[in-house]
Amino acid sequence: MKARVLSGIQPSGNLHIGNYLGALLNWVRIQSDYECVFCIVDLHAITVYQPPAELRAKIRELAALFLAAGIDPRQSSIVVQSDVHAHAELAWLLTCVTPMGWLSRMTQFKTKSEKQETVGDGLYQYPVLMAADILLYQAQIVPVGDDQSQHLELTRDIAQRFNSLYGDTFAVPQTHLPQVGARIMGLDDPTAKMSKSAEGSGHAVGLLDDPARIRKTIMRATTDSNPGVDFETMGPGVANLLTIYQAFSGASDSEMLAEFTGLRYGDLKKRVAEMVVEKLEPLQAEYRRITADPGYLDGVLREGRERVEPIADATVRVAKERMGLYTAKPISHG
Ligand code: ATP
Ligand code: LTN
Repeated sequence: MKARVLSGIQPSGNLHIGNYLGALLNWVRIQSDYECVFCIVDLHAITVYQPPAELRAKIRELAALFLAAGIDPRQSSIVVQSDVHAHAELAWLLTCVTPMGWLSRMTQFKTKSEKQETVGDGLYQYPVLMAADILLYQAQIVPVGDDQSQHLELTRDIAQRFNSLYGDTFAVPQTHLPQVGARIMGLDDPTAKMSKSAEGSGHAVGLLDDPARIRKTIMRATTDSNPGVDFETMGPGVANLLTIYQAFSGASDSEMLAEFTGLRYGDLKKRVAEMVVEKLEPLQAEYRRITADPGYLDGVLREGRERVEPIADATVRVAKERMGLYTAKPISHG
């Protein structure tokens, strides 16, 4: 039997090349080696207010982007988190075994809560819901970007705590980071992670940006005061551009050195921009094709749910049983 993989992306904001290189591309690469569940985590998105009509549209947009990026729905299940009720149910069970101190240490909570006027409890509970997403499917491998490593450690801690309190119930998952592109930085500020929720047109390249806009954003990217590429002394802006090129092209370190050493920044940016335009073009064409048939998308999401629901329900039943909660048909008393 193939090992199971689970990952998710929030249907909030516009997907950018950081999401693609950090997560989606890796999903596509590994999907034939594992049994994969890819989740549109709308319950996570509402941890900060989302206008309902926009959220509804973003969920469909994200599903279409998964497909356009190359997720094969015959092989992998694409599911909307709120459509599978067991996510929310398991999250509550796990909340009850998670010490508040663990959640207080989460850096994403600290950064995101600083930006809010009122901080909802959901933002605090966010990582427990994420643990539920993963543990629900007994996923062994979770392909994400580097910013999620801390949440994955917490997921392992929660799984182990549950297992030690109630008996072996959950698989303890491993984090799977891409070799190149695990942390793409903002093009306007290479000291901050490229993020969907950041403001400003120079920050990110969106997966659906047109070629003129992609070129403009990359040509304006922050670099440093060196005249050209020097791998020894380069600053974070130049390193980020090289990482973007390497992740899209698949070039080796030695190829990168040979191609880019000494190149002036204007030329470097042109090379990066052309590579990004070339790689996103087929994805965008596929996106347009998929969104032309809304019925197809509905079918993919329904099939995804139907495939995963029995797995999710079975896990919740076992967890409830282990905790001593009421289940109409007890499974075991081991
Ligand atoms: P937000 O900033 O609104 O939280 P986000 O851009 O971080 O959004 P998520 O939906 O939280 O996007 O993340 C989806 C996936 O993309 C995760 O696996 C995450 O690790 C990855 N990811 C997000 N940003 C980057 C980045 N800058 N570089 C590499 N991977 C990233
Ligand atoms: N928190 C993640 C999104 C996410 C996720 C998951 C990722 C929610 N549930 C389960 C991997 C596995 C983020 O990208 N911000």
